Amino acid sequence: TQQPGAALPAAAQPDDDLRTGNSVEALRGAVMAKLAYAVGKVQADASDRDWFLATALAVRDRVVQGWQRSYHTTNTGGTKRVYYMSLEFLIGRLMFDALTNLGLTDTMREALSGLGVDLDKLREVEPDAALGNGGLGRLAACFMESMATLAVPAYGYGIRYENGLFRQVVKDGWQQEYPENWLSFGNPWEFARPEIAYDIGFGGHVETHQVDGAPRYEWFPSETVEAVAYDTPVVGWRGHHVNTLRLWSARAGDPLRLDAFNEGDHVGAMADRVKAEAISKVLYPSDATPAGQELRLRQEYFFAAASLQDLVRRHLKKYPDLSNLADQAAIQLNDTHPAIAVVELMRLLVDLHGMAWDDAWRITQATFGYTNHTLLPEALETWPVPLMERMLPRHMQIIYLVNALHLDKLRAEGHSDVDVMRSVSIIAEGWGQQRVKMGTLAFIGSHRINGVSALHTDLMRQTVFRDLNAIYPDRINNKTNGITFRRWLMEANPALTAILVDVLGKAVLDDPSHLEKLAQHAGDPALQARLKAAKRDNKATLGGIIAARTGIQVDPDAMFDIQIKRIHEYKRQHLNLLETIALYNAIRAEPWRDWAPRVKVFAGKAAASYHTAKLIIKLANDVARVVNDDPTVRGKLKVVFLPNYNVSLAERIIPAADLSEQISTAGMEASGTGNMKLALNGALTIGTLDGANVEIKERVGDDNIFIFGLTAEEVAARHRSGLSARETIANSPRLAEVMEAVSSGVFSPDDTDRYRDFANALRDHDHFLVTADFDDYYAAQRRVDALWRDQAAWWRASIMNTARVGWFSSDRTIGEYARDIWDVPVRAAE
Ligand code: OAK
Repeated sequence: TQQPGAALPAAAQPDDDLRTGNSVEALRGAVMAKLAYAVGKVQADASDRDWFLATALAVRDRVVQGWQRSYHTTNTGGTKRVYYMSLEFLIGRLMFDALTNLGLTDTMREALSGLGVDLDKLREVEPDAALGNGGLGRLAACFMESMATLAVPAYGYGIRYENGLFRQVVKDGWQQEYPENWLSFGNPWEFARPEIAYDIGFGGHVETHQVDGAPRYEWFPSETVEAVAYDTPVVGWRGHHVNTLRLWSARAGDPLRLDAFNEGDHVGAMADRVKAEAISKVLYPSDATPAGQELRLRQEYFFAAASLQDLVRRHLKKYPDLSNLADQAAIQLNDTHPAIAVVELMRLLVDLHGMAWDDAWRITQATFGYTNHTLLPEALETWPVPLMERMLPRHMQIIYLVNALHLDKLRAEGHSDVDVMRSVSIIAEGWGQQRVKMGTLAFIGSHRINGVSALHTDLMRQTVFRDLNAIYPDRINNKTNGITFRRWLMEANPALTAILVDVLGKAVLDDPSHLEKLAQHAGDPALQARLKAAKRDNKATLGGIIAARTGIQVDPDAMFDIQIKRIHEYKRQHLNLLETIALYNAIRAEPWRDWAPRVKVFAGKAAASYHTAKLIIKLANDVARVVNDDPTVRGKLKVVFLPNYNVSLAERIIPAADLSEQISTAGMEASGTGNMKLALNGALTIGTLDGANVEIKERVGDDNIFIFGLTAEEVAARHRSGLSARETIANSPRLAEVMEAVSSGVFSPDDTDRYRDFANALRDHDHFLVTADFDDYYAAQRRVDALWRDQAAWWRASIMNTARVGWFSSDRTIGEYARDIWDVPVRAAE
């Protein structure tokens, strides 16, 4: 080991400059300097975490150069900026993102190995930033990376939660939640900006004055919280452009009340501070379940207001007033969570900047776009009017006025139907309480509203926004989701990436349309063998993780059948489990048959308050125990529930998948993005015609996907028909046997009643049509088995999947947003 300082170059040469040099020597010197001067450690004492910090800081210096360049270009260019407002950014680890996009992964690996340090070990100690619940948050992270890649000058705005999504521990098969403090050892990627801080008001009252004969309104909040900026640079592919993710942290105006403290009330002296800072303490634990909490509304307004003050200030540094705001800024609302920004912008324009109402409204609408991510009724946000009035009194007045003008205009245009007027009103009446419909507010305040897959967008037009769509037929448009191939192919699956580059050339890294050429080689036995060997390695690696986390041994030659996503009844992990039990019964009945060996892997978190979802996790663990311990199964079937699913674990599971489970009740999954990641990595999909599965099927072709189940239309018809699940079960001896086993406690001998209510709920309601789709799903799974037995045919289909899903790159999606919604140019592919 070397002494700090002794090993540092005395004077950096231009080509091995400690901040900018990209040679092995420069990187090694840079890491050593960071270890000594930023982390404050000598090599002999440095832990993996110290090395990680030193490495990340050295990489960050290289990101910062591009960041400053991009900042300069954007500032001098007069270009329009995009502001992506999202309450969630599920970014995961960042070191390999930065290394990959700067092209420094191999150099850094070599630089560190010269110090006896393993880069891949450091990768594992980076905390996984889980500032999101699921799909919506991960989409925001993919979009940030694609916007940087396409050199769209963009800011992500969100909240810097101290505690991200909980850490899931599975104890005796039950989910337990523990706080995840991802910041406890410091965050090398962020820059604190204590000087960029805005006052955010809550509560209080509104006063009216007359100015030039017209009323002017002034809000006097009773409480103020400071929003402080923390910036994380987001580097795009090949490092050409670097954007900023700006996350707000809540800070109390006064850290404590000294008078109270001096009088001995040490806790009371900090009460205001605790209340203020609670805003950025925790990510709201909701994945499409009702929010309904005051703290959540405080979070929404806090970050919307801070972000608007920030972007308005930026605009006014350059232009005399806000009249050209919409030419210079596009604000995208990631679902309705930031929708209060529509009202806040009106308040800023009218009350603070004295703009005429109609001009302000025109600018507001032209600036905002709104993306809807779910049609589940329980996830459509509404806020009680009394709560709004108390917390945001001026905003409530503005909402009433926006609504009145909107309804007056419709009446003037001849609309009179009471049901239509009720449905397009921002205020919902009923159950003795008025509520503000945030979806309607976001729709009315935006010039473009989009869904996230073709089917979802159609259903938006036909259901929740039917009447608004009839009135404003051009506003709703589709933007099918995408994923960043840098993270989900290049970083997650270097073995597959190397083969693709070898067969298709390096250009495939810049332009995924080159993947299509792979189809010509789909039947090539040599290519199939290479891909199979790479997949087998990935499966062996995952097998090691499975063994370490669960103690279960799995065979890397078995089919890896994967369902990874939030646990939710509409996603139907329980359908998969019922099929698992049916297969288990079939194997036990005829153990000698040539069963295609399978490993069923489940991973995902349940909302802490979602009882049924937690019971489904317990069922997965109960089924796993019984099946894995049964000697008659002889390893033909293994069931695994992998705890604490997060972005980093997904990066390990997806490259090891053979089969991708996308089995939601048709019409309920807005898009899905895991489906795209898995198909890209060569997994075949078994799925319903839901969300983006429909478009995946159109691209990969019917022969290369396993589609089953009711369509969205059939689901709706079935719900109308009131057909009973009991009849369906009675008509399927296989399903009846499975239901009886679950219900009677075959998988819960320690508590035979555990699943009785659960089974009865399926028999009596089955809102998610698990029983209706069961037989068709079982049959589709047997088609999967048959194809697996013909490995050449399986690998042909797998190659066709990778070849045909290039379109699902988030670069394509962002290109469409840029063209159709934001009206900003994008950088052309290399
Ligand atoms: C979460 C909370 C409220 C509303 C929606 C969500 C959410 O995560 N929705 C998911 O968004 C993804 C990205 O668009 C889609 O792929 C998923 O289908 C959708 O469930």
